Amino acid sequence: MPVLKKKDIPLEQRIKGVVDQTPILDIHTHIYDANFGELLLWGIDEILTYHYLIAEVFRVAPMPYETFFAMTKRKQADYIWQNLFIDRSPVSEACRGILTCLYELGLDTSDRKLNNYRAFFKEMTVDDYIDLVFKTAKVRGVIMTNNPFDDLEYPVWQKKIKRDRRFRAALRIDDLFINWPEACKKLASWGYDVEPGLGEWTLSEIRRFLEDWIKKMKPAYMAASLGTPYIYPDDSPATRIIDNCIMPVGREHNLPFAVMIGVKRLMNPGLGLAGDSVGKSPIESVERLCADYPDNKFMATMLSRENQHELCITARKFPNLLIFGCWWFLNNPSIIDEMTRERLELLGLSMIPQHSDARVLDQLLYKWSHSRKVIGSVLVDKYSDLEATGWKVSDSELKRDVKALFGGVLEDFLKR
Ligand code: HDL
Ligand code: ZN
Repeated sequence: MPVLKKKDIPLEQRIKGVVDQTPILDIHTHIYDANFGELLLWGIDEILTYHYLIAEVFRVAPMPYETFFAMTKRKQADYIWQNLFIDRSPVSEACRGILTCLYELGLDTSDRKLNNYRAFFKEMTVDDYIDLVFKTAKVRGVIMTNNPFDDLEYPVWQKKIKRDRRFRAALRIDDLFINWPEACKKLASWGYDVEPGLGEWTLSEIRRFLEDWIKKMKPAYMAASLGTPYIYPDDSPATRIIDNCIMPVGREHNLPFAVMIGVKRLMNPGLGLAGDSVGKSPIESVERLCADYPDNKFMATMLSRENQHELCITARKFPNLLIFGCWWFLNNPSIIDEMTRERLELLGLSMIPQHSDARVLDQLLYKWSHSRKVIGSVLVDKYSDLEATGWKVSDSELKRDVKALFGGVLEDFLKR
């Protein structure tokens, strides 16, 4: 077989090679470095009991919710494996993801014996597994979701922990908005002089709380899932806290506020984490935030497919807005393809096409393998369109552009 000269390698092969090899900064995940102990989920029983699969198993093999959740994680995993993999083919994206994880780890998916897979993980230490997953998935770093109001996470930050530089923090502050009176009680228990009425002194104490955690966590950004329909501005505590606390502190520390919009919380409470649903939300709220605060930086991801085109247009209007990811129910090949195309067509390379949202460490293996494939094929079309005009794209330009999409755009945005 003659060795092809660099210039003769087909564009598709060049692009897919760059996409497959470029290390990724994963800008939104729910995984933790090993210091966080049981907060870091990993291994076959954890990926099988991911809430996406729990929702799917109840569709084909319903049982009383409390009966399922009373089972051990191992028994839940056995039930999911039997019903979603053995009794019917695992064609859903979440099921396919399990097989991709096993495949990427070099395990034989045709074996189908769950206990053989468990034996592989039994030999693994958490530190070795973090190294193996990051290396195999070609992930150079992740941004965590760090919530001071989480009872398991709060104590970890009270200790002097030696941070793993691959794991950056994000200060997650949903609790300030979801239930301000409850959050107020917690802040008071931590020594902040706050009261539910959100007077001037309380607002200054909330700013002090944010400052304290920014110092502790050194977060890349502040973030909140704001539900749906998310209305801004209104006369809620959320608007008062955003206007008087999040915005001034964000400016002072040059920290973006990442708004994650579109969750209908606990549409089916019986399903627990799997019970959240989705709803379209008025884009005007994102427009108003970006317009009212031109000196603040915003990141945004919206959960409803119906919001995606208008979110792209909003990003065209506001340079202080960086849109990111195919979040949660959008993280499926058919929709990643559609969203990446419209984003490239409307925003060029000034966006972050994907994050994994991984809740279990192993998921980096499948979420990125699947997304690289889809994003790669979209880029082949887009660069082929350029080359059809006679424009030539060099390998170094391809590497530059893909590095930007796989996290560089956020790093530049944070430095701005
Ligand atoms: O609020 C969020 O960050 C969401 O990603 C939720 O954690 C959700 O449960 C999830 O895991 N989506 O993938
Ligand atoms: Zn998330």
